[in-house]
Amino acid sequence: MITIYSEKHRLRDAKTELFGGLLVPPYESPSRADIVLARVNSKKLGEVIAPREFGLEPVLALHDAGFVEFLRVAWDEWSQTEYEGEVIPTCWPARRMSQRIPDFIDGKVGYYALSSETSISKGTWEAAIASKDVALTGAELLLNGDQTGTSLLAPLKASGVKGVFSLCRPPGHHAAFDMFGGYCFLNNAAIAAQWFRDNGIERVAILDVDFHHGNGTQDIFYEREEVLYLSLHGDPRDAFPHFSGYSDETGQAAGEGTTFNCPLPRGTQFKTWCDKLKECLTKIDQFGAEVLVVSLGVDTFEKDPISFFKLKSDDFLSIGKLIADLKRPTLFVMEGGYDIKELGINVVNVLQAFEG
Ligand code: Q9C
Ligand code: ZN
Repeated sequence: MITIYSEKHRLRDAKTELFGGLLVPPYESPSRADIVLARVNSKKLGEVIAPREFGLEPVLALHDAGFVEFLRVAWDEWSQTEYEGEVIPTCWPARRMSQRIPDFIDGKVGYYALSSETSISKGTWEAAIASKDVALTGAELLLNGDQTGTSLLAPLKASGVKGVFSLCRPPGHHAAFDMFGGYCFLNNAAIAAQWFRDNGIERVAILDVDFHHGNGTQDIFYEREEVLYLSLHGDPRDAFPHFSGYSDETGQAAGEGTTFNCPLPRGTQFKTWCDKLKECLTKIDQFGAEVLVVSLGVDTFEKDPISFFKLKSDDFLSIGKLIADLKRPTLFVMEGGYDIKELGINVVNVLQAFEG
């Protein structure tokens, strides 16, 4: 399997995350991509290639233009104040307050933030742009093949078991139409899914196996019938993002029925999780998805420091195998996973089992 990877992920290296009332070193750190890449290489998963640049058009296809511009200038505007730390929101347009966009950066960051753990730091914008290019390059490779002109999609359709791995960092699935947070800025998986739609693919499914609900992806496609969003995640009554991911959120308007949420309780083991995964896979099959995007978070791991499921390293092999059984061309987009020690093992387990 080919991996798409950009060194520019290093530009996202915030000093602070607001966690438990303290400013701590972020869980979402450059070492995450390093450990995954090291495992990709040591297990000889396949070639590792750099992304090409797609510009802002595919971003503006589904993110708000004002939001994207805010992300671009946020660090510079913050740097021009007397503030000494990183960009952290402290004030929101909460219930019954005005939803106008303020002028001063303090107000703007509150307007565009969905949570406060994620500091915007110097280089965050550049890394987020590279990350969405990693996703888009993977999508393009899956659809059009490599430079030799060989389409990967044709053999994929025949064999049903071809995939591409976009080693995105920072992650994306919490990034909504006009909000950042949960370590995410631009929604890489959603941008790739939309790119497939804009390049002749009728029906796309996004399967989100990250521990957290992908509120951003759900938000972006909530009223859309051609993109099916399915997620298995920690029950929002107990887990971030807390205000999205309930089972009665099923889509709206034309998108009614094309969102499927499986919230699961503390301590969930693989058996329970896997039964829900199989339900999701059946729905993807029935939907007639031509391409599958997997939001691949492995923070479901039993030793993950910020999550509460109990999956073991070998369980990730089963996940890869079950996804392969769908026989759909599959783009794996890296999301969360914070047990640095075993992160690479768990991610590559999914990918290698997918390849069989
Ligand atoms: N007490 C992703 O996995 N904070 N984002 C959790 C726990 C935010 C996770 C607080 C977690 C965001 C991509
Ligand atoms: Zn997560």
